[in-house]
Amino acid sequence: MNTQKRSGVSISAVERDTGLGKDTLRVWERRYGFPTPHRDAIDERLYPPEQVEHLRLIKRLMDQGKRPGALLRLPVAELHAQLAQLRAEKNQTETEDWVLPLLKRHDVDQLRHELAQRLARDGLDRFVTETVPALNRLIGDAWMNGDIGIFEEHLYTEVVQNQLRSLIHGLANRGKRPHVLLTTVKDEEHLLGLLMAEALLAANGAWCLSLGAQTPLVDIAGAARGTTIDIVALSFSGAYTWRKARAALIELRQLLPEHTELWAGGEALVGRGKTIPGVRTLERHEDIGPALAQWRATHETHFVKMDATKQLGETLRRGKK
Ligand code: B12
Repeated sequence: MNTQKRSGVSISAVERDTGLGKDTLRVWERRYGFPTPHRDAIDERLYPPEQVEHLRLIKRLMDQGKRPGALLRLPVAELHAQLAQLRAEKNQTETEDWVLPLLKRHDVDQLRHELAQRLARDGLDRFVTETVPALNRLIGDAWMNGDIGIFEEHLYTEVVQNQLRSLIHGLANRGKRPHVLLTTVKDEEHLLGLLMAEALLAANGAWCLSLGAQTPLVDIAGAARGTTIDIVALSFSGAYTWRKARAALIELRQLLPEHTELWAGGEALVGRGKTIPGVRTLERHEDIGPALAQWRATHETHFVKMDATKQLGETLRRGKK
């Protein structure tokens, strides 16, 4: 064994950084001969930075529907070429090229203005299900290619987050059912998927309570227990692994009251074709409307009865005056 001191990162760091699970990394190493990590003094895998970058490219192409078997045989230059081609194809249909120049100029006012204009023109539904996802892809790719820095990515996120929040604020639903608690779990910093879901839930008449990012599982359960929360909704981005998301969902399901539904969405869960008992996976934001309608249909009698009781109470109170 070569125990010479070498630089590199652990398998956990690679998992976190690329979104590829540890098991996948080990299987690829055995089956395809890549990656080829070094070993440290205690025989743990150490991945050099250029291999982490290579793996990130592979994962990016997998997210676009390419098969890992074929990708693993290609040199880095060819992977870059494939990504560039996919981007060019997408840009023919997406006209979001305006966003990068604005970000590079740090022109926040104009960025806000462009977004507000699109929202007014296209309406909330289209803005959330088409415009923002297209922009997210563009920003994510630009960051990966080094076209923009992390600072510009943060700038973009802040502007979009503020816009979504003010949208949600304007849609306050005065306690209408269902009551939905939204958050992400530990290590999931991405908030946009959650905010997009909240905007659509609120637009469809649900009352939402957001705890922001990274709430410990026991606290999510604590916030749902003994309150009127009907649904807990979580978001897992592509940076989160399926294995970790699944484990968190299974644990949370056990902690939540039985009548509280658990909904989850985001890239980490998309296209798995696997279900998690007691969890409703929503592949796209477009699935929110139908899922809400279904929830209301199953709970209708209960809440119609509750509303009728409330009305009766009010009539009696008025009668007494
Ligand atoms: C902004 C951003 C950040 C910001 C987040 C700030 C914030 N407060 O949100 C910062 C800079 C912190 C960041 C950090 C990282 N990021 Co980032 N980030 C993004 C970016 C540009 C958009 C953000 C986002 O929230 N996306 C997540 C949601 C909106 O998209 P989605 O998962 O595809 O979900 C879709 C649906 O499934 C659905 N959905 C999502 N949630 C829900 C929930 C419900 C209930 C429903 C119904 C539907 C639904 O909505 C989306 C529709 O478009 C994306 C690019 C992209 N294409 O999304 C990268 C991206 C997600 N990040 C990525 C990476 C790698 C990272 C880091 C690991 C980088 C690093 N080395 O540090 C870290 C991880 C941090 C962490 N521990 O979570 C990768 C993930 C790729 C992968 N497959 O592994 C992406 C795709 C960028 C890229 N092109 O490589 N990031």
